[in-house]
Amino acid sequence: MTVAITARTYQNLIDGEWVDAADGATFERVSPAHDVVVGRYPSAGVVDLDRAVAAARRAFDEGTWPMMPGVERARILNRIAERIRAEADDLAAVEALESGKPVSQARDEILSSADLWEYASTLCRHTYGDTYNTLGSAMFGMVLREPVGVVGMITPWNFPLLIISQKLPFALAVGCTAVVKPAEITPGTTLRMAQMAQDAGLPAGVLNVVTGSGRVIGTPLAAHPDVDMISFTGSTDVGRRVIEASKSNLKKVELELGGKNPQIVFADADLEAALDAVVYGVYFNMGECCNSGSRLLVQESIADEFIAKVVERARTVPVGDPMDPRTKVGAIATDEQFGKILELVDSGRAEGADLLLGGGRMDTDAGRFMEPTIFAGVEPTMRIAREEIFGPVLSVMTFKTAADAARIANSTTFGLSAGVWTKDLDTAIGMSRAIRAGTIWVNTFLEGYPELPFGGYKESGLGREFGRFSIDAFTELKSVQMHLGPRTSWWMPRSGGDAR
Ligand code: TXE
Repeated sequence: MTVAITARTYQNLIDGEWVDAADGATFERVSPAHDVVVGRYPSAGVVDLDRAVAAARRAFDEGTWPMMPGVERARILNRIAERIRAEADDLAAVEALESGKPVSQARDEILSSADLWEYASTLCRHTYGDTYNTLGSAMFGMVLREPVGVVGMITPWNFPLLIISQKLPFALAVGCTAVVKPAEITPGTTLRMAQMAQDAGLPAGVLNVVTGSGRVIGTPLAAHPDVDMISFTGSTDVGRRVIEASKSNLKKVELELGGKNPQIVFADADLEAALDAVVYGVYFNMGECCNSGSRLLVQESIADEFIAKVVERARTVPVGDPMDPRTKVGAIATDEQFGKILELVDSGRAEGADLLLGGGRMDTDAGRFMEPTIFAGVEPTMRIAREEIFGPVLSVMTFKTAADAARIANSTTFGLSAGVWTKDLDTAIGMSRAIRAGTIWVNTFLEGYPELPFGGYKESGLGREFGRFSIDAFTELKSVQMHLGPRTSWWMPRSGGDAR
């Protein structure tokens, strides 16, 4: 693979200024596909974090943003969306080089990110409270919906710009200010987006971005007494730590965590469509996807034939250089992540599952690439059926009845999403009701719309993102009770002698 790649150097955005870390420390990112340095970023410490939080606090408590007319906030959000769209090619290149994902896929994600900013801009003008005219002639009740305040956002590396765009524009739309900590291996597009936000007229301090380690600045951000809410996407383990840290001031917490999502294929389904979606669902983004369709549950009567076709199709998936527009599966993000995948593959072998395809590292001159992998004969109790592998590994199980399928689907601690493939309406609706997960796709997989809530049941998360549900997430409600006319005294008897 010969790609001319140059390293880009970035700074952090704190209070409207582009700055290095206070102690000058930096860190680098090496492209996981090419083994070449692609970015240098400030390694922020607690001093930098405190400055960022103080700036966001000031911008919220004293700044113009929370009370700016929605129409003006909307214009700024739309300008950011326009810039993201205009620079989609370059942003996609940054994202592909840092994360290892195919550049063509990265470009689609950048455009989807712009769409999220555009959608969120409409909420600037559609965030409102309520009134109660039913409380008696002496009382008028108002419910004010107010921004929650300073929001800390911690994001992962698998969809860098897309995931921050699931949070930030919605928080900004309702008048919050933010401190963002992107994943240490993929901060580039978040910093570029912050530059676009500044250019679009976002006031200083409303958005602050600090780059560095989760342990060094992520935990202190979650614990910070001046932060009102934390919105986190990442692993379930770190999600638990975020909750623990957030207890310091009982801040509001919203979490998007892992998944072990089943695709359930019934014998009556459009099997060609299901086949395509099963292969796409598990290998998309190298399987490094919270919504990855990492479990296939296939009805026994069609199992042998369908599984054989999945294996045949998976063999043809183009794995390779993320910068090649034909590539569908790029590099695994880190050696650590690769180690986790291989360890789980070994556990699958050891627990007696049948390895039908792949299972190992590909032999390449540079980078870290994993063979598309399929295990059949998987039991729901095996680790590869229960744990999030976050790699291109499919665990195949079979079922007899819809009730069996629902039981197996619900047999993990996760509950993020599921795919149901059937032409029967009763089966489709019955399964949609029976599966405990935040998203059910019927005869499709991995679609997303900003209008529809996104989030997890069980250990897949807490709260929902998107749409009007984001407004709920990033706002507080305040009851204002307005008394009209003379008020009844607490202790003075009324003229009628009523001393209630
Ligand atoms: O995630 P982490 P990692 C899962 C997936 C993957 C595993 C590990 O199974 O194999 O997590 O990936 C920040 N306090 N998902 O280690 O650590 C970190 O800097 C506060 C699923 O990369 O959860 C980064 O910004 N913050 C997931 C963010 O948390 C901390 C996406 C996510 O990193 C922290 C990613 C701490 N103590 C991984 N430690 C999904 N739901 O899509 C780290 N961070």
